[in-house]
Amino acid sequence: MKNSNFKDLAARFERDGFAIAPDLITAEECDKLKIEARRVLDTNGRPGASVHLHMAATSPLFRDLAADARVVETLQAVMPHGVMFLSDKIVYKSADKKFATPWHIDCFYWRNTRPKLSVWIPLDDATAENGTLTVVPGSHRKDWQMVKKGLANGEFHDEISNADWRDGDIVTCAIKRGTGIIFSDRLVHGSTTNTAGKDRYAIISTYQAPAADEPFDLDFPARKVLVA
Ligand SMILES: O=C(O)CCC(=O)C(=O)O
Repeated sequence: MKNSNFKDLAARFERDGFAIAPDLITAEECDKLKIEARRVLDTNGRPGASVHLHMAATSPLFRDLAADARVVETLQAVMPHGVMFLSDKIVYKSADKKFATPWHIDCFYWRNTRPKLSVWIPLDDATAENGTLTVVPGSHRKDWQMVKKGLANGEFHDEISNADWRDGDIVTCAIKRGTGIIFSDRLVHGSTTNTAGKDRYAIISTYQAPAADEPFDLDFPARKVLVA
């Protein structure tokens, strides 16, 4: 990417809380990663699971992706204090895993730790019909509250209690496989229902500025400082 493109990406990230970085990895690499993701899910995943953590801790291919120069160079545009990889996860949707990921902000996954951002890379072309990422631009500037909400099946999930955005504020990110969406851990995001019944594998990798380990970090064995 050219210098001016990095500046533009940083400006969009600052303004919107996310930025799309086209063609981070190739279609061929997506094919290989998808086969590897399936292998890891089949070998190590909970039966029927659609989310699997710690890909980089078990798979050399995903470990290389987390530290890939194209990804890290792009991240440097928005991470002036260095780049540390923390963790990653595969989120998989298909004909029988249609679920829409509910609106949320990631910093509630890691309360009271330093700020983080994530890169969402679909390994299949991602569209509104197969469950692509949805975002609310600018929502990273607001103070959101999460509450536990009871579901019909007796389980609980976290929900944003002061949601005030409208349908027109939502951006549905239709992107080609291999393109990355870099987003703040304060950005409201979710994903659409997979009505197409087509595969939608995505890898989400999370990064933060390098610093001494916080207790939270210790749960992530593949964490690594990539740019000091
Ligand atoms: O890929 C998706 O459906 C979004 C997943 C997500 O936002 C998350 O797991 O935090």
